[in-house]
Formats: sequence, structure tokens, C-alpha cells
Amino acid sequence: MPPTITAFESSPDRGQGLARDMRVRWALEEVGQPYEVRLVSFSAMKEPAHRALHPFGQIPTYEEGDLALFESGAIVFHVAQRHAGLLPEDAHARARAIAWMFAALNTVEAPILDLQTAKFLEGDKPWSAERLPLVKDRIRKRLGELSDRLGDADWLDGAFSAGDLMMVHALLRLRPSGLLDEYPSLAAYVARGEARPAFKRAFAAQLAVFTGKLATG
Ligand code: GTB
Repeated sequence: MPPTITAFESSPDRGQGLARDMRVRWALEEVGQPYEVRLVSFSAMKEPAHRALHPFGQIPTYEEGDLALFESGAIVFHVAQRHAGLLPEDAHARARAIAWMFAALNTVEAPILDLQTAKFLEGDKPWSAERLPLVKDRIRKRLGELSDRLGDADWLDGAFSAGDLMMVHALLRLRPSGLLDEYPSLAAYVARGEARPAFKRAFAAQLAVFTGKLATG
């Protein structure tokens, strides 16, 4: 039985690949693991049946036999450990790729999420306009540092890894803000990720949920 993941029945991004099932789909596509998708509504996500899989009532989840996982980072890590292709064989290189996964989630994605909060949840607060530049500058600081480390390399540490997958997906959410384009090497890095055939297959599968053409990957 292929693993089953959950995704939005109706994604607020209208299938632009920003929801976190996208990174799980991408990882599964990279390693050539077929998967099934169960679409869930916002209300179903908060029901006990879904909360048994995901304590916070969110997507994505991952079910494989009697294993159930939540948290996109944990799911991608699990997929990367189970299959060749997303983590190097060399122990040190593998540990560094895992460090990049954590960096993507903890160090880079965190301030990016703050921008979403500032714009969409706090945009009507009287202090919002004053806070927004501070939030953007915290992101710029991280992007500058990341750009310095990437240099003119294609990927963060040698061959493409799960660290790049998580980083590219975290950065993607910045595109509408214009902040990514302030760092051309990072914009090119994200474009390299998007150009991967596995990314394209994953993107098409989640877009098809929105356009109603295909429900599974
Ligand atoms: N840390 C968890 C993980 O990495 O898996 C976070 C999971 C999460 O935030 N899931 C979101 C969710 O289920 C979907 S991805 N939200 C519903 C809820 O909490 O009730 C976040 C997301 C949502 C929408 C867009 N968008 O429209 O652009 C992008 C990303």
C-alpha cells in the first residue's frame, strides 16, 4: 500500500504550492514513491478523526501501514531516511543536510511566517504599519546570510538534498512580497528547485486538486 498524505480540500492559495503538503509531495516525487492523497476540509481537520493523526488539526499528515506522522519536516525526514536520493550516504554530509532542514524550518521559515502573520492577521492593528518594516528587515537579515553561504553554488551543501527541498519551499512563500528578488542568487536557487522534474510533478498534482483535474499524486 502506498503512503497516504492529507492536503487541503480547498487550498487558500488556489493551488500555488504554498501549503505544506507540497513539500511532502515533492519529497515523495524525488524518491519515486507513489502516494495517495486524502483531501480534508477545514472543518474535518478539527474533527477527532483527523486530530488523532494531527494533534493541532492541520495538514499535512502521513500514513504508512501502522505509522502515522504529522509535521512536514518530520515527514520529509522520514521519507528521506527510507529512500535513497534526498540525504547523502556519507555520515557527515548527511548530518549537515539534516542541519539545513532544521535551518529551513527554524531559522529561515520562522521570520517568513511572521510576515504572513503581520500582513494577514495583524494588518488591521494600529501598530501594524510600524511593525511591518521590522519584520521585513529580520527576513532580509536571514536572506543575506543565506545568500552569502550559498555563494555561487547550486545547492546548500553539495548535491541537492532534503535540506534544499525544505529551504526552497520555505523561500517560495516570500515571492509575492518581492523580498526574494532582492537576493538574485536566492531567487535563482528557488527557480532551480522549481525546475526539478519532481517539483513539477508535485506542483501539478496539488494544482490539479484546485482545478479539479486529479486528486492524487
Ligand atoms: N509545522 C507544521 C508543518 O510543517 O507541517 C505546520 C502545518 C500547517 O501550518 N498547516 C497548515 C494548516 O493545516 C497548512 S500549510 N492550516 C489549517 C489550520 O491550521 O487550521 C500553511 C499554509 C496555509 C495556507 C497557505 N496559503 O494559502 O498560501 C500557505 C501555507
